[in-house]
Amino acid sequence: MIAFSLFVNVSRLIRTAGVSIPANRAKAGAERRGLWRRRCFAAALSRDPSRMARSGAATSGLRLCFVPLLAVFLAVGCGRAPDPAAKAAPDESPAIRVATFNAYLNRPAEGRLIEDLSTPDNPQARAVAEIIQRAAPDILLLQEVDYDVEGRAVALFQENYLSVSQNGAAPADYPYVFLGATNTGVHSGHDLDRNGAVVATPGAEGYGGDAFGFGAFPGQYGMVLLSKYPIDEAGVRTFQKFLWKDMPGAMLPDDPETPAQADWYEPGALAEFRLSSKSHWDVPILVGDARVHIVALHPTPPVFDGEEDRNGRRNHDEIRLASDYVSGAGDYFYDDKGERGGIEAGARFVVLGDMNADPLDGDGVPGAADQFLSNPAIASVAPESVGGAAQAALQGGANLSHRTPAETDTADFGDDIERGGAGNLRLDYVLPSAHGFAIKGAGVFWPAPDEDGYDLVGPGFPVVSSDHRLVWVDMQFTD
Ligand SMILES: [Ca+2]
Ligand SMILES: [Ca+2]
Ligand SMILES: [Ca+2]
Ligand SMILES: [Ca+2]
Repeated sequence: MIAFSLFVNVSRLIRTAGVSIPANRAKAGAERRGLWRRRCFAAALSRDPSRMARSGAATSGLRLCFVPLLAVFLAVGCGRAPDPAAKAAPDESPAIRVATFNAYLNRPAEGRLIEDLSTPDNPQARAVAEIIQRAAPDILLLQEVDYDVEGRAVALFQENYLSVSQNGAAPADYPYVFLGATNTGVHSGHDLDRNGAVVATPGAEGYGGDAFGFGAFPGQYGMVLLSKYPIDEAGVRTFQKFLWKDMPGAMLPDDPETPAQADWYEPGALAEFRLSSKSHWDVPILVGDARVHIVALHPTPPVFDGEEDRNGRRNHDEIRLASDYVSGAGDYFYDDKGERGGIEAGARFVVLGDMNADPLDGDGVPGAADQFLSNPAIASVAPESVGGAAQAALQGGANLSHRTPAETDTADFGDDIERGGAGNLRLDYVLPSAHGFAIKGAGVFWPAPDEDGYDLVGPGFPVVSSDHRLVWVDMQFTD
């Protein structure tokens, strides 16, 4: 059944890309996919047994097929995790699958994640790893992975989980890793949540609210980028320390009790207030002769605040920083090395992350997500799943009044409105540059209850793998 859901995803994607496919043709395609699978399987065996062994029958099907739309159908119809790298014929440009996944590998205390990952037996980490193995991205941003300076947690996750076949899925090998410091749990020295106390002891009540980004200890909820392709380390830029006050027209929060404007944070705190709640990264990756800039971020949730909406406003401006950066809007950027300027002109990029912003639902500042979605520098892609739509209908509650199509949801939150449940939201995005890529496929890893892999996501609670879903986009390089 997963093959069918991928088929639906891609057919919708193609419609949104402006190419119409008659419904009856799409249906016929679905009915014939079994036949196609057999044909592709035979072709794979006869043409390229090594690739067949590596990635499954899906990988070679496209070599037979020169009509692009047919090629897409074959790719999704011939197996669970089509390998986009195999889609390109020898004289074609390379193709990559890029994914983002808030993997929920955060723990309540420092060192706990390393403990959990020290054996191959943690059920949640195994489920997370199986999702990654099934989706098989080439480049993957993980969020909510507790950061440690030596990268032990990430190394253990690779060694004990990703490198080990989970339930028969092929191991996932990422030789290139970018790991950077995060603002979460880093003490600010200021009473940022204005509860009357500056809490400086990690783990203590109120510590997270006074940190530069919410976290019970330094590094909680970190990010890591995994890649099958080399990283241009010298070209990496980070914006962990960019100050909110240095963004022109910043949406700084206001204390509604005072006549002065934008004065929620006292001047001493604002002078040191970092905009990024984790960090903003620009990590160039080398795919053959081409460079792809991965722009990674994980804006703060727009909740856990008051009338001043300090977190909603920060979320909006964290998104704005990345959106301005990739589109060359403004010249206010400076990175942690003190170098100024936005992304290099004409660069091919993919913005990745849990943006904590649904296009139409949830508690974000209206238009926050739209900064990306209506940015002409960014391609229009709306990955879908069958499971997202199924769970919204099954779970009801807040989902019943949502306006964003449920098949594009990527997070499964509480749905009880009376208990403050926001319902399921579209928060996680893979956003390729409008130039430099042809979009070949996309999806959200969210199997429906009757689909293979459903046990990896479950009905919402208890959380099996994560409260977010992996989102992927296949893109082929163009000039
Ligand atoms: Ca405080
Ligand atoms: Ca005020
Ligand atoms: Ca839910
Ligand atoms: Ca929704």
